[in-house]
Parts: sequence; structure tokens; C-alpha cells
Amino acid sequence: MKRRDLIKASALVGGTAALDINAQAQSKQEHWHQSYAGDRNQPALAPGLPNKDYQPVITPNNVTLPWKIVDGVKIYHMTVEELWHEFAPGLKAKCWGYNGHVHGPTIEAVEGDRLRVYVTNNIDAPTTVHWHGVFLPNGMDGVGGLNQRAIQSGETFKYEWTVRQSGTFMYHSHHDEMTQMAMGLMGMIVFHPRKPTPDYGVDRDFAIMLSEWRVDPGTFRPNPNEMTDFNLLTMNARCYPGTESLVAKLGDRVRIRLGNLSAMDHHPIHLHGHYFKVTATDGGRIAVSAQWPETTVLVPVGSTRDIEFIASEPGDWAMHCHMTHHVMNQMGHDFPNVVGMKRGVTDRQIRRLLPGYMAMGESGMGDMGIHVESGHMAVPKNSLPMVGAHGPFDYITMGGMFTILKVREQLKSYADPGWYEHPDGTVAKPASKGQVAKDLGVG
Ligand SMILES: [Cu+2]
Repeated sequence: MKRRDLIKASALVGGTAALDINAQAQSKQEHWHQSYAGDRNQPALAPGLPNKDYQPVITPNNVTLPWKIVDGVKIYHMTVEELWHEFAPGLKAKCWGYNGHVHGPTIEAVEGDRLRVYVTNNIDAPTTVHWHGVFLPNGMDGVGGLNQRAIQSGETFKYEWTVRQSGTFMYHSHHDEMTQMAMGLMGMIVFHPRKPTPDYGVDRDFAIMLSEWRVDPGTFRPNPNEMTDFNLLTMNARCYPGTESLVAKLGDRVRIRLGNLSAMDHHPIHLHGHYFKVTATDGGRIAVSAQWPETTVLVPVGSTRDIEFIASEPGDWAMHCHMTHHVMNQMGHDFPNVVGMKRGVTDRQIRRLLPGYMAMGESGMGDMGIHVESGHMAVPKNSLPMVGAHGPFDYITMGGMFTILKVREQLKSYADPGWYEHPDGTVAKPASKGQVAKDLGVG
């Protein structure tokens, strides 16, 4: 029996007012609006879209939470669920999320909106939702025990407030946080200003939640007890090469809203090929005169940072956490350092005892992904090699908290345009002997 049926049954038996909002919502699907309900690759300000008054935010690898209006109130319905979630091809885990997504969909509204958010708890643990950075009545703040009693399995709670601010915020469970956030219960919130100032407008507006997980290779449950050695570092709950690229046209004004709800780590997010300005935190927008140029922004745990820039250089530009262990996948850290060792004889001897034995690390970890993909290195089922994906030139030895900003001079739509085609003479390549001799006087 599914939980929904259980709720129905208990409503019949007990005569309680347990509401099956899911079923109702499904039967009235046509009244629900969603940013990019159509083609999210098209410019969003086309007439006919429900939120033509603002540039809807794009949540790569995720969606925006649908809403509808009832008597002037914006209605949302969040369902807390256990879900199979794919971090990248090859690795799935049973996580907790909202409305079929890990993390939850982005909540988007406009300053001045009256919001009513129903939260139905469909997991086997009590939970709450806290609205991080949001101004609201104390009893709506969602800290279990302090501001409300926890939402028990099968219950639907109602949160309601009027949006008094604009900016980038987050939501997450505030009941047994250590477990529930490690299982995935979090998401982004974007409130657009009612009267935007000229500096607010952008062509592309992205929201990315940074988080970290421990899923041991071959297992399928995040381990909430991990405190230091996280092995999945994610953007919107995806590891590279599972992260969706950010696409912009040359000259587009781009905003990237970064939130960090990792358990224990801050993330310095670095963008290649551009400089940006930090224009807002979860405390509000920063005056233009107080913004300074950067290429890396530190996003501390429990914070949001908006960065804005002009897509000024065509190409495929990396954007990633600059902590080197945060751009690796499922890497163990409990092996000896063998960089520079020549172990041929030792390895042959060990192989006599352990057929198929293969040691890694003599020249670093860059080859791991290739060894795994070509099949001469066995890894447990349901695991990600430490690094990588095949790139246009070679193997990309990056994983984890890594994505690509794709800037193009011509774009028919904002769909992923594939790899950048470099103009002749603009790619680093082996130097000719003649030129080395001429310029360096060697060879
Ligand atoms: Cu990091």
C-alpha cells in the first residue's frame, strides 16, 4: 500500500481532514504555473509565459517549484520524499528530496507576494522546513521544537507569509539537520524585486546549491555521520560530469546565485576567463559602489552569494570549487603516497597473490578515470571513479564541484551547444623544434 493510499484510508476510517493534496493537484494541473514550463532553452521573457514580469531563474539539473494563485495568494505544495537520485552516470543513491527532486525545486516569487506553502511529509521521519534568510513571522521559521512542532509522517503543514525582501535564499530541514540535510533536504529560494533597479536586470540568471555527501563506493545510502571526509561534492546535487553546462551568448549579462548548505565545508568558487562582482548575499543586495572585482568567491556554509558578469569571451570556461579535493569523485584518502615511486617489481609480486592487483598514484591520480572506463581497473558497482570525462581534446581530470560556462557568439537557443570550436591558432599545442630552437636557444 502506498503512503498516499494509507492517508486516504486513514481519512476514511478516522474521519480526519487528512487532505490528499497530491491527487487534487494532479487533477487541477492546468492551474499550476512554472518557470520554463515550456522550453527552458528559449529566452524567458517571451509573451505568454506566466512570469513575464521578471527573468525566471534557471536551476541547472533541477526545476522551479510550480505555483498557482488562489484568491490572490501564491500557493505551493512541497512533498518530502525518499528518492533514487543520480549524482552522475554510474552512481545512484537513495536520498531524501522534495517533489521528485534532490535537492528540492527552486522556490521563486516576487517581493510583495503572499505565499502559502503546503508541506506534506512522505518520509518515515518527522521534519520541518526552515526558510533561510527570509523575513517572516517567528512561528513560520521552521525550527523544530522552537517555532513549531515537527511535521510527522503523513501530515501536511501550512507555512504562510508575505515576501518583504528580494534576493537569494535557501530552504532546508531544521529537524535533525545533521541527518536530514546530509540526505538532501534543501533547496534554493529566489525573490525578485517588485521594482527592480536598472543594475538588477540580467539575460541569464542561474541558481546553484553547493553541498557535500559521503556515499561509500558500492553502497547506495548517504552517510550522515561523516564529519570530515566527504567524497561527493555537488552542484545542485550533481557531480561532474553530471553537471549541466551554463550557456550564455557573448555579451549577455549573467547572474549566478550560489548557496552553500554543505555540512562542514566552505567553497571558493572560481570562474575562468572572466571577472565578476559579488552583488548580493543572503543579507541583501550590495551597493554598486561597494562591489569589487573577483574571479573567486568564497561561499561559506549557510550563506548565499550572487555574482554578476558579462559573458565577454567565447569558449568553454570551467567554473569550480578551488579546493582540489572538491573536484574529485568518491576518492579515498587512506592510502600511502606513492607519487614518483617505481613499483613494477613489487606490483608483479603482489599480483601473484592478488590476481588483477593494480596500484595507482605513481604519476598521480589523473589516469584513474581512463583506467576505469577502459575496463582494466575494476571498481565496485554503483560508484564513480575519482575524476573525469572525455573532453574535446583529452580526458578531463576533474569531477565533483565542477561545471562549464559555455559562451558563444551565435546561439539559436540556450540548449547546450556542444564543445567550443576554437579559431585556428588559438589552442595550446606541441611546440615545433625549430621555434623552440629559435626562441629558447635550445634543442
Ligand atoms: Cu569546495
